[in-house]
Amino acid sequence: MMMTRAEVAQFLLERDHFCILTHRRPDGDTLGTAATLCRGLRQLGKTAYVLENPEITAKYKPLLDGLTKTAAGEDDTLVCVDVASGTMLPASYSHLAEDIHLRIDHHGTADSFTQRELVEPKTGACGEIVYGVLQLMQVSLDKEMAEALYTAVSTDTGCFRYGNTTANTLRVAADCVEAGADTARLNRELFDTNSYARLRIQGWITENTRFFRNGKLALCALPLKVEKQLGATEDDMENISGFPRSIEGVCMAATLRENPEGGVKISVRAIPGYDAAAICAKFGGGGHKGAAGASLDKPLEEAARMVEQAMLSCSAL
Ligand SMILES: [Mn+2]
Repeated sequence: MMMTRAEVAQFLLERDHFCILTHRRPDGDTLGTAATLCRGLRQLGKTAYVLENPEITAKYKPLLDGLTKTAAGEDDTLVCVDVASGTMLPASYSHLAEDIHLRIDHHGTADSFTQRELVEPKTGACGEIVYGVLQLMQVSLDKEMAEALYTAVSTDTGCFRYGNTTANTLRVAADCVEAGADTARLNRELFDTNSYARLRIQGWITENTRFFRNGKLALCALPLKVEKQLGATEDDMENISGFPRSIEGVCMAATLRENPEGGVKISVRAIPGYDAAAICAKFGGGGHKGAAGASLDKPLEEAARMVEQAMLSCSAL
C-alpha cells in the first residue's frame, strides 16, 4: 500500500517500538537517514533502535553511536530506509524482509516488497523524505540529528554536485546548518579525505586507463591482485568508478573489477548525452543514464574487450 508523508507520520505516531533497517554495503544515505529517524522517534518518547548492520564501515560508525541493537524485538515496528528491494538487505537480516511494516525510499525502479510504502523517486536523498515526515510529527532538529541528516543528503548528492540535487535538498541542508551541524568538518571527512590506499588505486587507474574516440570514452580494467597489492579495502574503493570519468575530456567511463568469487563487475559513469544504462543492458545489467552496472562471467581482459566494443557501438560521437 502506497502512503503519503502525512499517513506515514500518523502511522509512526500511533506506534511505540521501532527497529530501523538499512541496506547492504550501507552508504551515508541509508545510515544517516536511519540515525535521523531513530533520534526523531526517541525525541517523541518512543523506543527506537537501528538494527546493527554488519557491513558498516569505520567512516560511518560514529553516526550510530548509542542507536543500534543486534536483534529486532517481538513488538517492534520494522521500518527500512533507502532499501530498494528485499535482496538489498544484509544477509544477516534478509529473513526479516517479509515482516517489514513500512519502507521509506526514493528508488523509482524498486520492487514493492513491504506492507506499506512511502516512495518518492524524484527526491535526491531518502533523508529528505524522512525529514519531511519528522517535521509533520513536530520533531525539531538537534545537533546530532542534523549531522546525521546532513550526512544523508550530502552523500547521496555527491556534496550537492549531482543532478539529483534540488532546491529542497539545499533547504534541508540549510536547516541542518541552522540546527548546529558542523558541515565544514563533515564535508572534510566525507568528501575531502582519501586513504593512502585509495590514492594509490587512483594513481594506478590514471596510468592504466585506456582511451577511445579522442579521449571521450575511457575504460579501466582493474585486476584484483592490484587492489590487494596496493592494500585497498572495499571502503577505499567506494565510488571508484567515478574517478576515470573525472579525467578531463572523458564523457563516459567504464571501470571493471574482478570479483573474488570469479567474474567481473562493470560500472559505467556518463555525462548527459551518453547512456551508461544502455551499455550495461547489453550485459544484463541496468541503472540510470548517468550511472549503471552489470556483471560478466568472463576473465578480465575478455570482459574489457567486450565492454570496449559495446561502448564504441553505442556512442556515435
Ligand atoms: Mn539513497
